[in-house]
Amino acid sequence: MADRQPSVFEPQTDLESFHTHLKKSKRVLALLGAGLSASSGLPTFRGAGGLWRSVKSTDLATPQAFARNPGLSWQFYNYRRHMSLSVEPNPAHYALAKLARKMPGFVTLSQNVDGLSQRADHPSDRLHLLHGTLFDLKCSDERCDYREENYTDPVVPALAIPADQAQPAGSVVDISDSMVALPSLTTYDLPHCPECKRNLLRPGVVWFGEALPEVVLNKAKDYLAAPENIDLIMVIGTSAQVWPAAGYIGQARARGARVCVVNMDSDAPPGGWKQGDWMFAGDAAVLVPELLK
Ligand code: BV8
Repeated sequence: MADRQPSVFEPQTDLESFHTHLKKSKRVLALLGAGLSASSGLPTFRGAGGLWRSVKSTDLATPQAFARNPGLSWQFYNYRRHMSLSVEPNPAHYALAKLARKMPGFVTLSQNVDGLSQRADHPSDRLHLLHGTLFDLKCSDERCDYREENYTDPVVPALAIPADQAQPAGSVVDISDSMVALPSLTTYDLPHCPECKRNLLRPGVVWFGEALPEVVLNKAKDYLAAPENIDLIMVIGTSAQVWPAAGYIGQARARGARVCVVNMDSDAPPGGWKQGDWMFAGDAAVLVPELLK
């Protein structure tokens, strides 16, 4: 997480106090980030091996980038679809799905677009995708409401990743290189909307500058507004730098939640540590199953 102001409190780090609290908890939120999928072999966004480290890929997660160069944008997203399909959910994805089946008051807010929580059979009614998913396609014209679930890899033949470009899962790769390597694409090569037939299809993710899905915002709002307090929010594998997603930590606190951070680094969440927080530093794939045992 980004450097935060020094905290007055230091977080607890013992499993026992966490397990005691979790056992008594009825309403628990999880806020998930790319660190949850790191051990599955997917690069995070802002860490050392991060996907956004090359300016090009940061620029690509915007509507302007798609309008400017849909071919490059589709190469970026097709590559991430390919990477996500070539890895497996890890024990943390399965542990969270198991808790969701066991605890009716457990809700997951995921920033991840990689589809791994879904493939771990996380109950879909309590898995809210704040930033959409790589495996939804929708018409790039907002006036057309076409959307489809799509796992085709490559998404169109012209985007097939040359064998020498396909990196083994988990490798840190500057994917902008692979995007340059593919022949220049024309819009005829790219997926088109079968409904309005005029426009390109785009990835069903939330780009920077775009509003989060209304239905997801409302589900989160209703959960936070319910009369009963929230007992805990688990903040797993996120730098908490993207808003409004990061704001759910403070909103949960305001409803009584204690915060449990699971992260490779031990930075405090936005607003610093508060009394009763926990910090478990390490790999989410190892720690989360322990915590949810
Ligand atoms: C919007 C999809 C308004 C695309 C993504 C305040 C309020 C509202 C908005 C803003 C605001 N301030 C600024 C904004 C604008 C912007 C924003 O937040 N900018 C940031 C960069 C400052 N927000 C927006 O634009 C949002 N839209 O607010 O719209 C609006 C309202 C009405 C009408 C119109 C507009 C939209 C944001 C969504 C952007 N889309 N993704 C794509 O993926 O291509 S964001 C992207 O970042 C991913 O979704 C990702 O999930 C997300 C967050 O990153 P993290 O998951 O945290 O990943 P990161 O690499 O950063 O961190 C990984 C962490 O894991 C690290 O801490 C690391 O230490 C740890 N880790 C690593 N390995 C492990 C580990 N932990 C455990 N185990 C390990 N093994």
